[in-house]
Amino acid sequence: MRTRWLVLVLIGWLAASPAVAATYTVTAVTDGADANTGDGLCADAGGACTLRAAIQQANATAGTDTVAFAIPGTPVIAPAAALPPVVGTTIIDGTTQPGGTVTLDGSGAGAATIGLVLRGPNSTVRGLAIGRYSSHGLFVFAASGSTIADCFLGTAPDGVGVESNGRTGIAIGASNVTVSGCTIGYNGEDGLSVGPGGTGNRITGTRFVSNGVLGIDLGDDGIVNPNDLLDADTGGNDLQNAPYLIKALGGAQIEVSGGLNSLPNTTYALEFFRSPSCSPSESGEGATVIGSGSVTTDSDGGTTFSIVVPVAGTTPDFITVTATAPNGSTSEFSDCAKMRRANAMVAHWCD
Ligand SMILES: [Ca+2]
Ligand SMILES: [Ca+2]
Ligand SMILES: [Ca+2]
Ligand SMILES: [Ca+2]
Repeated sequence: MRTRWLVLVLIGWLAASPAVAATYTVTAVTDGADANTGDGLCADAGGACTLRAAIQQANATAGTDTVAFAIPGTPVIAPAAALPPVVGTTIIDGTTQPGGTVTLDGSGAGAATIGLVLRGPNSTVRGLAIGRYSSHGLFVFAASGSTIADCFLGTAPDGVGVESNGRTGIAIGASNVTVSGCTIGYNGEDGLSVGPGGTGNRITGTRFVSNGVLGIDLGDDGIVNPNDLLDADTGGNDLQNAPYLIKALGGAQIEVSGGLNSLPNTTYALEFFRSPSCSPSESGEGATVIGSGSVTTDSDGGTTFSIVVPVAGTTPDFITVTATAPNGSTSEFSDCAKMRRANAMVAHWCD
């Protein structure tokens, strides 16, 4: 009797306990749907764990699930239609694949299709190259607190090959999202946009190359938002004012001079970039991240800076800067300063 009672208690406990977070490992580049989302297994009708099935099964399972990858051969997944939105907190980790990156190729996914839509808060997408989609590469929608790291939007995993998405590389309609270590290039519209309702979205260590409208577009309005005195305006990333540049002197190192007007008595992180050309918008972009620094505004909200970035500047590149507020809101790119040689006597490549 006693044993039977214990078994009944155990069965009751198992039935009441929340589902344990699971890891679903994608092993095939095919596109089959999960055969039964009630079974806790990632398996299509043929038993293969596809990315589509892994997302469907993770969506049906409580807890923070992980989607990992162990695909034989070249990991290029080309869905035949939009993948389901990721609705719960989920970690999609392409760095688990040998080689470190999994490619999502949207060329067969149809019109107006987004590569991946994140709707689950505090999710992570890492190590994916998302290209050739007709719409955005990645839409971080109602997924505040998420992290996008080491991804390629609009380029191949080598960061060079052009795999443009039709619209924006990463469209953010959420808050407190961190984008780091990514390469975002050749997308038809913006590289990255922050919609009017999202704030605290931090962009760091990320390269922006040859996107169609702006590299970083706060407000998702397609324009370089003018800096306002004391930065009291609101909108996407609080329409954080961008730094302005006065000059950039190259040589054994690069000295960048400029200023920032924003909230008074506040410290802002700066990130410096160099590019072989300036965007037609005259805002950015930033082909290579070259360094970082910080500035603190005075009681009038202003500050100037002259910061030495310890990398050699030996070509007439363009320098740009972003500013990030204490709440994480990163600005659009600054204007471009064409780098000149520090010693004007030997200036052969200026202007
Ligand atoms: Ca299943
Ligand atoms: Ca804008
Ligand atoms: Ca503002
Ligand atoms: Ca502003």
